[in-house]
Amino acid sequence: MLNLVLFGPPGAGKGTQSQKLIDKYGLIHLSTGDLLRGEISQGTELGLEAKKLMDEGLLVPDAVVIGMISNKLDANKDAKGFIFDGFPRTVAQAEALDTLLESKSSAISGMVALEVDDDELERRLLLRGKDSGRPDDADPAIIRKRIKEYNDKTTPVAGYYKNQDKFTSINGIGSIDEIFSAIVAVIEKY
Ligand code: B4P
Repeated sequence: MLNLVLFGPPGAGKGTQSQKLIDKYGLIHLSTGDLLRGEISQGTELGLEAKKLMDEGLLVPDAVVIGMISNKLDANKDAKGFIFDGFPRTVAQAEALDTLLESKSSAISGMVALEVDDDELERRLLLRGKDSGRPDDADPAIIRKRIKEYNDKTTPVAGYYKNQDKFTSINGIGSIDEIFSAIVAVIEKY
């Protein structure tokens, strides 16, 4: 079973690359950002709570996203594997994911981190904001807050996978196809 964590700051290309990896490997895509936006568009209580935090560029509580991922793992028992996109974003989420997978006699195969500098992230997200209508992509101050949340709370997750010898970092600047080839080269070694 291939279970890949795609890691990187907001705008690094996780969602973009996930789509290509799904096509190649037939994996189930689990994006906590997409799941949360789904809750928001359905107007659920969870979505209303999450929206306040997401619009501010803040992370939503661990228990909320862990619960969503647990439900999705249960709903896809026969999957060939999963791409975790935007999850785990804290060490507590990473620990919870290991426990969830262990209970299904499975494990993370590896983490691939996309390295992109802050100026390029801001440029990409503002560009996407023109079409996406996402409130968190529209305002440079909110984008910078998302990058700060990432630096404060999410970068330690890389250390968690380094300790397990499951971490690889690649350059996230270049054409989408070049970056995809670099990710595939890592996966083929698992
Ligand atoms: P996400 O939905 O995960 O949003 P993201 O990090 O901004 O998106 P992503 O990184 O996938 O975008 P991509 O680079 O592909 O999270 C949104 C919010 O949800 C968070 O701020 C938080 O509030 C909440 N949340 C989600 N998960 C959570 C969790 N686990 N715990 C707590 N809170 C959570 O694309 C960016 C742009 O770059 C696109 O326009 C794309 O076309 C472009 N791009 C991609 N690759 C490129 C390349 N090589 N060159 C040029 N442009 C490129």
